[in-house]
Amino acid sequence: MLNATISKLISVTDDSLTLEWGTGIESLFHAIWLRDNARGPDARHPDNDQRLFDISELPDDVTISGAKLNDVGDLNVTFGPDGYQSTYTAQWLADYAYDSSEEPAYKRMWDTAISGEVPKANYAEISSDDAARARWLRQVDKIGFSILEGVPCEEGMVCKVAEIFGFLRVTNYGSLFDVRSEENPVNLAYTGLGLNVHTDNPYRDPVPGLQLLHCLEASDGGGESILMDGFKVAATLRDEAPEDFKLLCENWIPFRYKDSKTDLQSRGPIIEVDDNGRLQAVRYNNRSAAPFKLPADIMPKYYKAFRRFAKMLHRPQFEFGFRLGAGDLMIFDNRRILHGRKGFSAGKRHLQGCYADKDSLRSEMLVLEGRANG
Ligand code: NM2
Ligand code: OGA
Ligand code: ZN
Repeated sequence: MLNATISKLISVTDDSLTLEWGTGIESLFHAIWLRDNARGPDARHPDNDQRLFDISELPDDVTISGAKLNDVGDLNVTFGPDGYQSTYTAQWLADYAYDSSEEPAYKRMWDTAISGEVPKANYAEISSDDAARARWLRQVDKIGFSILEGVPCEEGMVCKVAEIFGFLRVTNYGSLFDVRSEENPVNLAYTGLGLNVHTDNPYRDPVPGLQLLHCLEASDGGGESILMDGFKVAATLRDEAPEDFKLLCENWIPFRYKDSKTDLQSRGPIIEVDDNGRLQAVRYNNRSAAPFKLPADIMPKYYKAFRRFAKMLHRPQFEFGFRLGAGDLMIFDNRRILHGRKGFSAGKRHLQGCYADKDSLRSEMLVLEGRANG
């Protein structure tokens, strides 16, 4: 965040103004942006801060006709053509400045070295202490996962944990699903087979944002877990083979899950970036990728890129391997972190899982952090 002291107004024109912060950094604000974001009770509802007008109601030719810093260092702007006035606190402008070169704090990417500093939390602590709960949610937001220890080995606890911060995402697998070796399994997850690292449910739209897996009974042979930072692997691909990275971003592939009661089909890119080119999501699941449908001149290139990425997902350098013990619960960002497991012999091993949405996790984290910071 920018230091919220405005040292001076550098220039004011009809279209924009530029101010300098105490740090020497400059920020430019356009007239139309300031007018659209007018503060005060005629522009925003005092109880909920929601905007009371629509952009179409503003004059076509909004200008800045005057601007000055008031005695507490906030910015007062008078607009043309109607003489409308609004005052913006320095803190508000610092929070929303869009023209400074400061990079927003971003996710922390990781590789196998994370095993030396595993993000962990304790169930009793996060249940009773707001600050501990905020730290736990921040781990999931920033690192992409956390291992919660000391979760009572009782059925349904995984849903209770999700409900600490948000809402369950109910799917065809139920609000809660049992992961154990079954007869007539509808999904390879319900066998003793090893599972390649993958993201869950790429055949769903939208893809569930979070997955929680709670171990009620650990296996006595095999079944170890693997987590991998899909953003780290994708960023490495971007460095090592930028053309392949681009192919995986720009071409969408189909995914499908089908059983007697369900036929889920969706398409998406293996690597998704946002409008700033920042990594946004990874979709990878060798079990449910459907036959690719791509232009003939792209198909061979695409397969080359796809295979390169798939091989990277087997590099030990990216793997965090561990054993989920009874009472441990892993929560991870299913649009970023890939997960897998080693095969295990039939019999003992019982996890319960559920999905949840990421927006409510982030919301709860921000509310708790806001409370902690006054
Ligand atoms: N289960 C565990 O996305 C997948 O098909 C992976 C999901 C069955 C809910 C398994
Ligand atoms: C799953 C899955 C991992 C495990 O259920 O989606 O990947 O450890 N399970 O059984
Ligand atoms: Zn899975």
